[in-house]
Amino acid sequence: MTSTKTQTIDQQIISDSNAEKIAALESDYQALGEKLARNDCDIEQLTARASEFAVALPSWGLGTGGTRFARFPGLGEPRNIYEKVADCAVVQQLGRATPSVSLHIPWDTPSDPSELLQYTQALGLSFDAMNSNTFQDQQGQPHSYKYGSMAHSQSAMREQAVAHNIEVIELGKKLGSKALTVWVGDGSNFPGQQHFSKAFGRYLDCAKDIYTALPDDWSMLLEHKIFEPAFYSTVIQDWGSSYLAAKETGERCKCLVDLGHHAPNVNIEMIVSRLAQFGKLGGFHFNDSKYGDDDLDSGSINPYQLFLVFNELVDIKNNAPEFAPFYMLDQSHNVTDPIESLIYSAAEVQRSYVKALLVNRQSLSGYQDGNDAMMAQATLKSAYNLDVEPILQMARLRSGGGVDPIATYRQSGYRAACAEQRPVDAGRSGSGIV
Ligand SMILES: [Mn+2]
Repeated sequence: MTSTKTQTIDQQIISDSNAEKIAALESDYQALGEKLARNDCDIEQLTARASEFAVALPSWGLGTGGTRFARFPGLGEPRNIYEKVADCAVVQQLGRATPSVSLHIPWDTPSDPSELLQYTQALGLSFDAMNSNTFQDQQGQPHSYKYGSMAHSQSAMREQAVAHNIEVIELGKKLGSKALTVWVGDGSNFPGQQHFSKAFGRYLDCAKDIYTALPDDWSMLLEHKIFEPAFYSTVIQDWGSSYLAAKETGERCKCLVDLGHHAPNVNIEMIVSRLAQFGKLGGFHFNDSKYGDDDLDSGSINPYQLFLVFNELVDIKNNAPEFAPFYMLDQSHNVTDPIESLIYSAAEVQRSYVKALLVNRQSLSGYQDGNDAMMAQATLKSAYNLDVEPILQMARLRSGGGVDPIATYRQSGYRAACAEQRPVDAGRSGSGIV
């Protein structure tokens, strides 16, 4: 290990910061509890559910992202996977909703997987889904992905892409992961450039080859994306293509929904329902967008949409207790401290979940059956409009996190300490977001 071991935040700093806020929190919590009790809702049960909620952190989200125009790095950014995991531990220490890390290979390939696992577990974290990368060329790689990977017209590139995905599975087994997420940049920039069905067929063949290496207790998650880097067509363009591919590939192959990978105004919550109804909803990448695949912070633009997605997820789980999709934040932090964005975004996702738990489903079902559109939408809105902040704060307080985690993070001086311990490497470049 070449990194300077970064310490997490002194727990005493968190306790001192919380102490100033406990009286106000207890008062708010009691008032909310009384309000909820009038609707036969137990605040303690909601707080327990909030505490159990978890969303994985993307290893590449700890550094400043960037656009294709520029990247403006911040101070003390992590320089390797150990420092990324250390920052993840701080996000979890304060926010208490992010106990796992999702690795991107080869950006974060460890030289010694068992050492990385030990280090990560010592910080109280585990590894979530593994992400492969066949959308850019790596140093020393014999074949280029310029014209695609799993759907490439030439077999050498396809074989290389399959071999890489199998390597990622093998690494994930050593790290305790249980899923492989596959996103490819394959597609075309011009009409006529690519034969649609031949390309999709080649992708399916590769997906099946990868699936043969999937352990019995793993899931394979296919992520679709409407455009970029290919701008005319992408091979796994939409949820329909994703569903067909997952169905063809195998039972443990499922679809992953990235909230930014749809056409504007698409009804994502209905896609969620459709995929789940047929047993093919496997995971989520949370982010938000205004125009396209903006990778903005979760809940920052359209929190109602995020709530409506969770309204479906809660409904699905109520009817199928075994439903356990993989959740991950997938955002690009261009103008904020990534640690702050990840803490805040995880809380926004958690908030949507808690609000979705508040939906009176019996009433909603009655209004749906009776075609009472006004009261059906009002039932959703009454849950959405309730301020559940005291529940989130209490869940964090009870598990040792920060009542106001961003304020506590700023008081801790963690970023300034990182800036001293992590001098900027000359020539270090940014990593992208998928
Ligand atoms: Mn994604």
